Amino acid sequence: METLITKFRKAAPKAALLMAVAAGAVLQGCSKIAGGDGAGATVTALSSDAASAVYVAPGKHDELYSFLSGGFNGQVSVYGIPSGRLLKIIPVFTQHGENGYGYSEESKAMLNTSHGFVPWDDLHHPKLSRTNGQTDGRWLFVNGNNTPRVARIDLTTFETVEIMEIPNSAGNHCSPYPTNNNEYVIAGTRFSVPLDMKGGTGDVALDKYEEEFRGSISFIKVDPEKGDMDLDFQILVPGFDYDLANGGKGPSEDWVFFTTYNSEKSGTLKEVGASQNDKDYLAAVNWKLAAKYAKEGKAREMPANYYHNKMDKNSHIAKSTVKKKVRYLLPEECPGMMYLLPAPKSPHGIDVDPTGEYMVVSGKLASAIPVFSFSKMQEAIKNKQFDGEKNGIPVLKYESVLKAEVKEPGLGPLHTEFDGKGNAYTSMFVSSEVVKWKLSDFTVVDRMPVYYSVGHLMIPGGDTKEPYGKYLVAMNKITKDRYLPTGPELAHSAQLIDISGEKMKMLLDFPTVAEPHYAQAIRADLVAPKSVKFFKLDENNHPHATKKEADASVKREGKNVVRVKMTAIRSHMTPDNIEGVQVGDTVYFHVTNLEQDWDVPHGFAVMGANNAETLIMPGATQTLKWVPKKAGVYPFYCTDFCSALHQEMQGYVRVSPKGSNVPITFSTGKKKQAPVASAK
Ligand code: K7E
Ligand code: CUA
Repeated sequence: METLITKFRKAAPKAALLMAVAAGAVLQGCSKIAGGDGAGATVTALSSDAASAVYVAPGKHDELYSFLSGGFNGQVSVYGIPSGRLLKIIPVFTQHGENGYGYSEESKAMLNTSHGFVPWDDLHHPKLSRTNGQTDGRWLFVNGNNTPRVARIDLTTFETVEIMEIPNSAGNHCSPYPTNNNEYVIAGTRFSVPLDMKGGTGDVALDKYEEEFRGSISFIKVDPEKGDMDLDFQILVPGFDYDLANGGKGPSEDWVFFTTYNSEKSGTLKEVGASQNDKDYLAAVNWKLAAKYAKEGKAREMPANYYHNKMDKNSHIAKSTVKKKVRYLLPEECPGMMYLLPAPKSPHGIDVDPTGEYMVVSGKLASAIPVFSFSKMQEAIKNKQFDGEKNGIPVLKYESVLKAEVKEPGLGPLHTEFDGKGNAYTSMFVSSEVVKWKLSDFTVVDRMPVYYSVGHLMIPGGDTKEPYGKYLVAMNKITKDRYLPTGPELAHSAQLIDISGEKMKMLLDFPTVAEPHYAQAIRADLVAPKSVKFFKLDENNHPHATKKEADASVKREGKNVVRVKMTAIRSHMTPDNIEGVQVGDTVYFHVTNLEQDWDVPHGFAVMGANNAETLIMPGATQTLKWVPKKAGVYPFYCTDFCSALHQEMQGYVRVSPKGSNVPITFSTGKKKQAPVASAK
């Protein structure tokens, strides 16, 4: 098959190619505004029926929660659909000054890795937990690309509660994919690397790529009740690049599928080196069989070194555990576990339709979209319709597994979602459009221009057995002229499209927080009723919690540590006058929020702290660490406007020179308490 890139190659030298692709993306979008077939969409967006379709009246709630990845921002942002209103930012792999995540003593350990404290990552794929192949609104799993990690967000609190580092991985991109009952969350590496055998990536010459570099697919077990993750085993796979994955459903629910590129195993100049073969592969892995092999003793063990960080529910303290081993399977030793399906070169997205029969592979450089058939794949395996093998993994014949090709869909297909009504929607990066096609006869039935260069699409439940086929969100890479200019960098852009009818209708543009790659959405009534309003004070088992004002204290421990156990309630902190701290002391402010009411956090900040504030939820305790460097009087205050007397919610710490004889005292109100004897 002649692919897009070979067409371009014939016409243009390589340098010109990239420019042509980039310019084409923008020009295409613009020409449509100027009067191409997209003009109608622009008008629709301004029309009153589009406005009323997204209008959520003041005080009313949205129909759906959507969770957009923050890309290189390392967080997840929560938007209401259809309004496009931003509801929350959930920090995952980043420090977040707004609430002290990653700064407070309690949360810092969430960002521990085998490389030390890593307060940033590149987050691409949010995936909701599932029950019987349907999103259940319990947890959201997300990947960290750069320092390979998988995180879990609890949707009762909208907080990151667990982060698992992935060994033998680099560029954890085809990740995380929950199976239909969260038996496993599956994560594949994008970059192949030398194995982590010695507890640190091996020191291997780069020209040894072919022999020494391998990929890995990790199988993380999920506790069905608590959601806790545990890396059960890995499959070590050939040294390709693994791009995206998706799980089967229905007849294919035991399987997970991965797109691969660089089957050439090129270690350099991949834009050329990884584009030599006309076909790369779709890797099909039977995860149930893999789990069985692992259980029945086929797994070997190798040394590893990776962190598992968990937030305790009652103390709100994160703890890190270092894991030193990982089990692994080799496909060549596990017959029936893995097959390779040839796919047009360098494919990106792989998406499985709601019936579980079709695997749609979006080859960004291909001129058609191949649709593979799961039942044909089963037949081909049975009849051994192989085209040789690669690293001991049977390669199936292309024709034996291909159902159809969607012809002339557009340029640069990336990702596909489904509406549950027999239609598929594929994003076209280069021609900047969403293309709707029918699963019955694989013909294109509608096109909608999007602005510009669309990446993922998201239909609520569009990757599950039963999509909620009313809306589609297109997440675009380039914004250009869509919003008021804000200097060289513009907000990324999402667009909401009505897909309830035959023709797509553009409803809304909304800016996003950093770069959304993928997103998930779920009906609000599956999440909202379970939302926690406050934490119960009597369940708070933080070792430095202060449950009533009378228990507030300031104590010196040893030479240089001062522990302040403080309470906060509208509208004062106890104590609010502290003396006896010395320059160079390490002061821990353990602040307990005594409120037992919804939406009354108190914030705590002290002048000069090399830190963020900490924002304490009702019933919880959070700790701000502070090392004063100069003698003086330092105000502290509540940062969150919590009552009419919020501005009065403040206090002072006196810091004396090192070695001074000012005793530790603390008070609230007039009466000065007697000095407290130093604890040891
Ligand atoms: Cu942006 Cu899913 Cu990382 Cu495609 S990926 S766009
Ligand atoms: Cu507490 Cu403002």
